[in-house]
Amino acid sequence: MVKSNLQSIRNLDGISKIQYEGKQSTNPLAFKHYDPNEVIGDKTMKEHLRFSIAYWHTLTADGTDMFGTGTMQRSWDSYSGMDLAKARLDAAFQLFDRLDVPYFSFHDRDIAPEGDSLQETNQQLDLIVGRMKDYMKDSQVKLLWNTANMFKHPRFVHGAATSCHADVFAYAAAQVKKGIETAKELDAENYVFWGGREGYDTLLNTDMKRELDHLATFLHMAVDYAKEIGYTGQMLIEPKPKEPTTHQYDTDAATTIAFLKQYGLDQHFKLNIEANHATLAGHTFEHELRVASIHGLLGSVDANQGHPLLGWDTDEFPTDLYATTLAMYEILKNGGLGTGGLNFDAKVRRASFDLEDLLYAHIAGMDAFAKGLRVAHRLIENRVFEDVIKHRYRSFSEGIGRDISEGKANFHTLEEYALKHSVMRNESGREEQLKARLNQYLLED
Ligand SMILES: [Mn+2]
Repeated sequence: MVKSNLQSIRNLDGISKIQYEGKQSTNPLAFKHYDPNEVIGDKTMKEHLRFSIAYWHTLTADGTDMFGTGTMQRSWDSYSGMDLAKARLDAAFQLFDRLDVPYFSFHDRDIAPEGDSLQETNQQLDLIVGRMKDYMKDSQVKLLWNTANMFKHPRFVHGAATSCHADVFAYAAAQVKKGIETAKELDAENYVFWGGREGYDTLLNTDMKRELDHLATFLHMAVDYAKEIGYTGQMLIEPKPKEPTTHQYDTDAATTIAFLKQYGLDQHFKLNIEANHATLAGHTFEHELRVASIHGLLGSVDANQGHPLLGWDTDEFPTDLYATTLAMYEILKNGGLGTGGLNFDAKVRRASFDLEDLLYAHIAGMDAFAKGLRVAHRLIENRVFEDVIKHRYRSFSEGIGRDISEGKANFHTLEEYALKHSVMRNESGREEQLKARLNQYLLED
């Protein structure tokens, strides 16, 4: 059904399942590239991409920003409290159905409001989780991951597991304990730790070593509890360099991996890599994916993009085909995402306030990743970059290079060699030619 821009959709009842119509389609409510049943290599697109809808941006957020109040026009606007939570839940599963998305994700406080006590908060959560379980059973939509919101309430002003206040640490532990129980109850394929306020603003009041020790202790307790209750989903940790704190402890993939290894946690955790967090850290999305992948720790992806001109976490829907192609290249080379998926940790712009904007945004993101998957698969199939890279390092496959690779060389043998071969010829890296080839593949597909 095509709606004109003047006739906004008030609810999802009149919208049918979004269909694949191919790249010639002009229907804004159709996929142009995402054909869930198309086989790419050894899997369908749906199996490769494992799309997930993020509850917080899509169902819970109202468009509030630093300067203004909410703008979003939603069919569930007229409700409040637990009625609002129930109305959102109903709308959520309608949306999952219309977009034919196999997964979703949430923070505990997205799905049910905080009560006056932890006990009441947990009761409210239980009520929604119970209903959610029924919706999941009826729809076959699965939970990619859940996590704990330990950044919104004022108690977390100094952090959660890295707070200077032991009572806050204890509260956070209780909240994550409940979160892991929820993950088990809903068969979540992963449980995510994203350290909302785990970081610091100034070293003048911060014992950094102590806070890192506390964070590790916290994560070990989480691993122990999951084992105790038999929750076997993958634990994930999500890097981010800054915002809201000046220095977030899980700055980037490399920092997070060093932390996990330092504290003996790398056997229990993998990384959830977010595109916008990568660029905030001064890296490309594909760099962060590669770092996680070469350590065997690429777990899942928060699919979004930052704005190149804005220095904060804008969480835009991913539409940059270079980024989605190079991301899918890394994901395919990693052998897929295992229990992870492509989770749209992305929000429509504040001015895109109509309900149908949620559909357009997800369609745009799903098409961008589908296109990226197709192009990346062909690049790998044709060994476009693999052969270039293999050729580039060929000097390590023979002679002195092989000795270095095989650990047979030392500074004595290398000095002896260098004294005889002090004139050498380097070859061009051909960066521009390779980018042109990438363009060719993007345009041809
Ligand atoms: Mn973000």
